[in-house]
Amino acid sequence: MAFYLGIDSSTQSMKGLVIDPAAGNVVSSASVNFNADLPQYKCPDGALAHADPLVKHADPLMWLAALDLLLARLKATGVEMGRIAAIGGDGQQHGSVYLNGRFAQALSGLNPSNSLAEQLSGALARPTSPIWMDSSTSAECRELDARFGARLQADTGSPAIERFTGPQIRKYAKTEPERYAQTERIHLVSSFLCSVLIGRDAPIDSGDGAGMNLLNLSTLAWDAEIAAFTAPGLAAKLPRVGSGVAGGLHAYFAKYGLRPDIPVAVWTGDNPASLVGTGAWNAGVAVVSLGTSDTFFAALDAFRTDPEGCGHVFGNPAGGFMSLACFKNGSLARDRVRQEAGASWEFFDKTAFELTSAGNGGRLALPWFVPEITPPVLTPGLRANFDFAAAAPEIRIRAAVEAQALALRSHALWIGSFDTIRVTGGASKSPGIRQTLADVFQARVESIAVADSAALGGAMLAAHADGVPFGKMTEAFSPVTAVCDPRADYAATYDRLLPVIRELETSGCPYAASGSRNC
Ligand code: XUL
Repeated sequence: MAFYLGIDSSTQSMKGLVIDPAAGNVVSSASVNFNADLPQYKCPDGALAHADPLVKHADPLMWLAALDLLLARLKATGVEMGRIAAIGGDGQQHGSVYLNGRFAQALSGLNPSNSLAEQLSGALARPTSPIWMDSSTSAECRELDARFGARLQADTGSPAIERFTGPQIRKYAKTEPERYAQTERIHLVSSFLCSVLIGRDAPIDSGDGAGMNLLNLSTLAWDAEIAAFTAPGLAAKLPRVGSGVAGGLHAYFAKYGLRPDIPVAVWTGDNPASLVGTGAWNAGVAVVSLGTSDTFFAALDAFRTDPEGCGHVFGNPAGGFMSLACFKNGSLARDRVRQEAGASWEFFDKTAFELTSAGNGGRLALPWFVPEITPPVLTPGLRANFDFAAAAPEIRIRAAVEAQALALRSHALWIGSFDTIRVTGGASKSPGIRQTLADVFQARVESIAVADSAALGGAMLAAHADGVPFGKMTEAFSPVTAVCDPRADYAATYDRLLPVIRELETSGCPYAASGSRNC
């Protein structure tokens, strides 16, 4: 029977997963780690070094090199590449790629004798791509706020947000007007890679497009007025909005054993793909994804925005909308707390929680080592309500994990309350983190079989575009494999700590006074 390939182009790696829906199996997988496998692109944690800590760009050629390497590795696993009947995928959200007038021809003329990076380097109008970790567009956000006020959030699902693509494009047009003028096409990471696969411009879907401050969610079309204000002539530089099949696979990829012309589904963002992969595409179950970013998301029963302005509404690839709250200090922050405590992962994930008790005596530490997104805080720095440096490793670890879980709960209140939370991403394997989430949310925490839920979502979107129903695939690929039940005894402890986390967040928050966003 037919196989389907899903590709997840995330911040620090690219992963591929091949599924066989008829048999209910994952038949193969491969991955490329940008740091270990592509060090020549100098993006160790997914971004290039920059003197300004608010600026975070990546080299888009690295994503092309990763795509070539990933497909070569997948082929080397021995999987029958010729049985792949469709390809889907996703990218880290908000990141943008700037292409010049040579892009269309370079894409259609891709030659299998040369690499993608070699053939497309001349088509870049801008050598680097701002990614979701960038927080350098506050001035542009304030300009958008001043021009559109509450309409921006009401129509696009989010107020102006630093990492969103619209403010990023506005900054680029203002600071590099000549390059901007030479830019004929602006893609998201997702639609850029999808374009490469089909050898021509691919659409942007409403899941990823909603992360741009440009997509009108009532019409599911680019908002002409917002686009015109964001940057001159922007509407003409954006690809169309679409879903379903983007086009047929370019013959370039036959060198990996893939059949030319198989359908390539329109790519989406990593979080919308993960909503599909975790089986949470129907309203009722929330997802906590613990990766480079920590995110909380759920399918929305009806369009509803965050009254505090920190959360977002994106398109749900399975139809309707999804909500999302995103935290920048995720796995890299946990790793830093661990390293500074001199602890092993075994200690971090388990022992620290055995040596301490839930609530940690009220000690909390927000590990904001880089500027935070939720709430938006541009000045990084660990925020603790106790002498963090002097505390024992296990106290520090619990303080950071509980603070992250409380912040997730506090900023997800607008989304709803959930009896069940599904966890995904690398840190979701940690028993200490899973129990903390169960206790803080007083919800049953479920783990599912496939860890790479975004790549799985991409594969499911490919199969869906080829006629396979989502429901059947969720049953086969997203069964619950472990459950962590909440301990009711700790409900009151965490209820008491909820306002404490807000106090810790607001101390020194730059937006607290402006009123534009309620930190
Ligand atoms: C979501 C967000 C991140 C990126 C990277 O809004 O910025 O989760 O998608 O994973």
